[in-house]
Amino acid sequence: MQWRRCGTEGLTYQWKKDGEDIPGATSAQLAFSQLQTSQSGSYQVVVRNSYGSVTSIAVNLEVSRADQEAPVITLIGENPLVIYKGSVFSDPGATVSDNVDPTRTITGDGTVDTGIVGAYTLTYTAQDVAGNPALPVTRTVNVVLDPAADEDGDGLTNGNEITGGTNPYQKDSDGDGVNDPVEIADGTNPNDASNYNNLNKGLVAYYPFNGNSDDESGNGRHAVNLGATSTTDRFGVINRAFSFDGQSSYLRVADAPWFPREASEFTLTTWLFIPSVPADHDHKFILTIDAIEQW
Ligand SMILES: [Ca+2]
Ligand SMILES: [Ca+2]
Ligand SMILES: [Ca+2]
Ligand SMILES: [Ca+2]
Repeated sequence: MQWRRCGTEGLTYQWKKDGEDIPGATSAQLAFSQLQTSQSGSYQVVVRNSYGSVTSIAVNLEVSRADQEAPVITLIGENPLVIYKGSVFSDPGATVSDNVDPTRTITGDGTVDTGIVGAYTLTYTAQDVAGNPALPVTRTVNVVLDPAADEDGDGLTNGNEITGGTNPYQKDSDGDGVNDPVEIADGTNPNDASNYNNLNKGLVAYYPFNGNSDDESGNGRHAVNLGATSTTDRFGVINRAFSFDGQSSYLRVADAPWFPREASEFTLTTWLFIPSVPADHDHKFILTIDAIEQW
């Protein structure tokens, strides 16, 4: 904009926008370098000399963007997205398409902690080159327990606990002193603290020899088989017992500070079949601790 003067020297100028002085705009010309939409408005200049002042007519300036269309964000993949606890999360991202700019891919803002079960939110934002913001889009990421994993280590998978109605975060859902898998095996109610098999209260380990030497008490104290062979039990069921050679074969549970030893009282029950009476020099015990305590 320019004031076309046709008078004498000694003039001063003050440009105004919407009636307000524009700081520093005090020359005969008002120049704009990079026009912004915020510079739209009504412009005037006040010209003064020693005799007085005159205000120009108002000139309206309207600055508009060539591109006024906002880009659009489209999520890639599912929303909500379900992933398992302990897995690695990779944001599937979103595409941004625009009437002017090329389509591009973006990732969301926010964090997903796959170590903690919960619902997480990712927010996707974008703008085009002209500065038009897209409507933000969010994705919910639900971190859930892996049905095949065993969160509480009681020997029941998370999937089985959820479908069976026991607590996947607690070995002993009802707190009656008998772990969930033992209650299920006993046929007692794992969600009723008044219902349990008293003999199994305080059970520290249970090896039913179901084709393996696993502890099925829910405590995860599995034994390592060192030379015993799986065999048929007293009911004729195959792979439901172990046969020991009486010399070197045994099952071993390493590092068992949980075992009630020395002054403690405990009960050890087992079914034994002894095919021949051991000679005096053969081992005649069922359980030993560090080969010192023997029963
Ligand atoms: Ca479990
Ligand atoms: Ca449980
Ligand atoms: Ca219980
Ligand atoms: Ca119970």
